[in-house]
Amino acid sequence: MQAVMNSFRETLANARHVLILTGSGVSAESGIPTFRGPGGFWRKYQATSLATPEAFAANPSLVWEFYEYRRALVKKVHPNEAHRAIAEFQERLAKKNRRVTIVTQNIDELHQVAGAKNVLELHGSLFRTRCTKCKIKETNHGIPICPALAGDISAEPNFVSSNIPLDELPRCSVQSCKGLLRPDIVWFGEGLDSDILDKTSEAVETCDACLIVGTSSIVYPAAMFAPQVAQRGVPVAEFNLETTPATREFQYHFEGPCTVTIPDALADPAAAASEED
Ligand code: BJW
Ligand code: ZN
Repeated sequence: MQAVMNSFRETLANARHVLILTGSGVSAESGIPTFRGPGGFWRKYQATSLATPEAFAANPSLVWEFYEYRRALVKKVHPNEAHRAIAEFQERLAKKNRRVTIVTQNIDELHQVAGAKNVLELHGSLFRTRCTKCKIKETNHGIPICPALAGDISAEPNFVSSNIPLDELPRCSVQSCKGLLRPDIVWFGEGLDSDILDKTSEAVETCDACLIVGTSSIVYPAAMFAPQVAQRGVPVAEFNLETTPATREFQYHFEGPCTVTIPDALADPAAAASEED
């Protein structure tokens, strides 16, 4: 295992542009549940079933309760060793005129809190809203986002929706609009932001090493980026607790918690050498 890790580190040492793709597994050890598997439920609902435009149209109160619960949770947790190692790696390479592009499926902003720059958020952010009427996007870190969503929101399986009236849910700050706000998040069946997709494609086409961290690689289009890099003959390393449907397409697979494997892979070779002196 260590010989394989050394081989991947050698690849990184020679790379000019590294692409790092992350999924919910990178935040799992910070205390944010992943989507699939035992933690993927909120109340009696599969989390992914609430992340749809249909769920929001049917019950906007329930979907806002789900997102407010997660906004409050994320505000209580901290980036972990994997987030920090990724941010430090990006900063270290930038000083040498080398580039690290971070593309995440996560909506928790923990990469940015750890210090990462220019993070491409494929699926949006918990801390942005979009007006359903005038479409304006706004940053919003307020907890609660509106008075009706104040207090501890229960995740208990038998808890029923508070059925907050529409006019008490988050509303647009533009006086002449006052439309219903929704989280600025890409739900199933919705298209991804074209500017973010263009920037991601550019990184997929030009990187000379790639890491894919903590994702089940089953949600498209995110699931196709690392295989596309591998198809160009570029080394790709997967970091996960288990194998995924994409594992066999990659040159490297490092199994284990990413708070251990990522700091190991991205450690500064110069610091390691000076420790040996
Ligand atoms: C650890 C760890 C540790 C844990 N260390 N590892 C082509 C083919 C088939 C279907 C489609 C297709 N193109 C589009 C679709 C439809 C759909 C889709 O992909 N469906 C699949 C389920 C099949 N895609 C879309 O609808 C996308 N839109 C789109 O493509 O528009 C055009 C279009 C539409 C329809 C048809 C065709 C074209 C939009 C996708 C939006 C995804 N949104 C969500 C919700 C975001 C908001 C929210 O959070 O509420 O994004 S769904 C959810 O899944 C979330 C995640 O970002 C995403 C990925 O999940 P992730 O991060 O991989 O989490 P998990 O739980 O699956 O995996 C965690 C992994 O971590 C596991 O492997 C663990 O082992 C590992 N792990 N702890 C290391 N400590
Ligand atoms: Zn508006």
